[in-house]
Amino acid sequence: MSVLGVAARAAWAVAVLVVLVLVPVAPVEAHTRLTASTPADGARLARPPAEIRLRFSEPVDPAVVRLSLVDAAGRPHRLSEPHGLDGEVGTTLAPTGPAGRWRLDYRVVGTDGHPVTGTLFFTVGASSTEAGRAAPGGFTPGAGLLVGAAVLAVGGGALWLRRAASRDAVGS
Ligand SMILES: [Cu+2]
Repeated sequence: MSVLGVAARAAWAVAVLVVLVLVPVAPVEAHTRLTASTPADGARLARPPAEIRLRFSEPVDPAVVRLSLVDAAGRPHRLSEPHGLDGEVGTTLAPTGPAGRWRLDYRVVGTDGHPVTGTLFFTVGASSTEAGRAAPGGFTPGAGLLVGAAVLAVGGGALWLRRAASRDAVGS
């Protein structure tokens, strides 16, 4: 097979790989999703927050918002009745509690009527209780890995093609 033939095959393989890797990352439907939060997922705080705010990609009904916060000792933390405006939901809490990893679970209903649930974690204090962050809510790092793999595939393919092309140039 000629060098160009090999290059074409490689380009095709890279294209197929990119499609396979990237397509599952794209959302199937545009459901409501969390776009930002305070504290942010994975944040490290000196002390427990006095307020938690979640921002969603579209308006959510505050009347059916459910939030549950579990402190680093595994105890549920009391939250105020969620209040909201448009896509933002907030709750207040007593800023006390143990150091370590806290977990917030949320459930909201978007304008399309679909419930949306999720989990985020934040760490209180400079403690070494950095328990693995890989648990339930960790779909974002997975998507990041997929994108990383795609970038590597494209980069590697491009490099390979450039080498093949330069070999071809030398050979002709
Ligand atoms: Cu939906």
